[in-house]
Amino acid sequence: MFEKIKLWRKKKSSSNLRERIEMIKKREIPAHVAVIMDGNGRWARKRNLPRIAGHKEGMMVVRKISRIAGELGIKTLTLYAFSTENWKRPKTEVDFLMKLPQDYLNDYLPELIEENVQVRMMGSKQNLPKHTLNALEKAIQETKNNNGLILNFALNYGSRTEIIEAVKHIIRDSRDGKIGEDGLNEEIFSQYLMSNNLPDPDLLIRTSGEIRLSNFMLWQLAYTEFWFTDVLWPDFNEQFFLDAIEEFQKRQRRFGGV
Ligand code: V07
Repeated sequence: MFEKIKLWRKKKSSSNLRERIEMIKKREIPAHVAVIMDGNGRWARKRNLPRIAGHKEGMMVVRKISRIAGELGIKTLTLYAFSTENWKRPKTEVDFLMKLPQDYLNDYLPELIEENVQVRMMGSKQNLPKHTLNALEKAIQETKNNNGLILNFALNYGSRTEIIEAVKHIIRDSRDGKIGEDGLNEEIFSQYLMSNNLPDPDLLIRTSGEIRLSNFMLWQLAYTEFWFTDVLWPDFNEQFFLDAIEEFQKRQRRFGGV
């Protein structure tokens, strides 16, 4: 009997989700959503588990959220998976994190291909272990012609470094006569960043109650709507994601237009 109730609940909540998605799709969908997936360590500590258990649970949420983003018709989902500052963590934790891309892709690359997702990476390839890079490059290669959701992983990414690298590149191009002082503007500068070819995010989500940017897409977030929640990333789900999208749509209705 109890099993029957559980099944009914599950069916009901998934039909609620369908209805919510249909309502949301009638209004403006953000083209690019960026997410700072914070709170995995805290989630684990609360349960007396090692931090890596939080990261593993967080990985399952990545699947949930990328699938619903695709369903909503969001064009790009950028996920902050590993920052350049994260190297300072204990070696065992870093080693574990560096295995997650291949774990994820082993399990879900066929599904990503099936769902027409294009995998991309934004960040420095330097310092990444060979096994991490190989898995990523295989996924990027095998999904490069897909034209559904762009699933963009920020990995070994830091925005100040990104900006410095862009400036260095511009100095080199200037020396080579490819660009001059008059040729530089916001649009051209954007093309030197790691997010080139992507529009700026329309919406930034950060979980776990921290209200800061932590060196994430400083240039690109200039006009972005921010949405923060106390929910820890491993507890995040489709319903919370829809809360964020609905709030975005309310703000658009209030302030969009003239
Ligand atoms: C990572 C799980 C999510 C919470 C935040 C930190 C831990 C998925 C990936 C991933 C990356 C590239 C790719 C496929 C999957 C990942 C890292 C950490 C480093 F092509 N989750 N996840 N990568 N976490």
